[in-house]
Amino acid sequence: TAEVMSHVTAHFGKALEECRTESGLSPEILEEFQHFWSEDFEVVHRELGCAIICMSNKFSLLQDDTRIHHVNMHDYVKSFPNGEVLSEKMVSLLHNCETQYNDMTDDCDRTVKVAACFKADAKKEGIAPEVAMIEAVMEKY
Ligand code: BOM
Repeated sequence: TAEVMSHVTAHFGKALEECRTESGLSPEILEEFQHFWSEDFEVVHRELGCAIICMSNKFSLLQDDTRIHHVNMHDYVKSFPNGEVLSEKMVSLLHNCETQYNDMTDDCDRTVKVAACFKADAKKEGIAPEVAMIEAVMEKY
């Protein structure tokens, strides 16, 4: 659900600042991670892909090939309130998006494409959170 996704995003987003320097993601492109879900934010910058890889690695969510680690991603999402209602859906949406861009060899470019696909599909499925929902739970993490 969008409520659960707001918790996952609030927690995951805390890793952004640790990853800014190595990813080259400037605050002009993305000031706060929760804006990822804003209607006005376009998921297009290579630096965002690099940042998502760096952030995911902080929580061991990726395999060596930079594709999602299915078990760890399930466990991560399940660790949030009501997470078990979102974990399978989230892994299947991410995996489906990964398959669409499997031929891209640049990890950062591919990851930003996967992230854009995931944002679009999450909206279609009604599990994309509003930025205000994320801001409401930020203080918990
Ligand atoms: O193959 C690349 C896999 C990584 C893609 C992760 C996309 C995440 C998009 C950003 C939204 C984040 C919301 C919650 C955290 C999920 C890990």
